[in-house]
Amino acid sequence: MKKLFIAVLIPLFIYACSEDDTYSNPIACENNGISKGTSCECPAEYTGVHCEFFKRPRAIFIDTIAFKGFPEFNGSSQWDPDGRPDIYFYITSQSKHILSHAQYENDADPLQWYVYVPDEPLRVSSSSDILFALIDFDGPTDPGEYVDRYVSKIWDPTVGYPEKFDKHMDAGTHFILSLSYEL
Ligand SMILES: [Ca+2]
Repeated sequence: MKKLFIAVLIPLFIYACSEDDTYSNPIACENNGISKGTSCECPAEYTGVHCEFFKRPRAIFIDTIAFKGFPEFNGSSQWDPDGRPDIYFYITSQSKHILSHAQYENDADPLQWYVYVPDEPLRVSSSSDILFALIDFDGPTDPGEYVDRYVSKIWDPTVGYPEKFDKHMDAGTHFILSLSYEL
């Protein structure tokens, strides 16, 4: 996309120069950037010579978490002797716990949406890999088991600032995070 833009821009520029060398061409600005002669004044969300890139946010905040559709069985077995797993959502990044849900959903139903709203929005990095996981709680001294997991960076510089991070984990759990950004 950027290559195409440059390829189009250069012939225009050469043409303009050859037309009248006494004019200095104002720089072309994208995304509502304002041309200031040889540079662009970019809106807060954009950066680059032509305001052509989304600016990396200083932080991303997870405001809500919703999930549904985790695997009903642990391979060919039940998660627990009494049936369904007791599930909590878990987030970690760079060996740091972002969320280790103190509460868990007892005998969780894979057909139901579960929504969790943290007391404070969860601050996460825009540049590091993040592990999102569902864990079956098996008691306070037991590490529990991964029901499902997904590792990804949360920020995509080609997309910008979507309000939702809507993904499926490795074994199919659908999860949706509501996001906000600090620029
Ligand atoms: Ca359990």
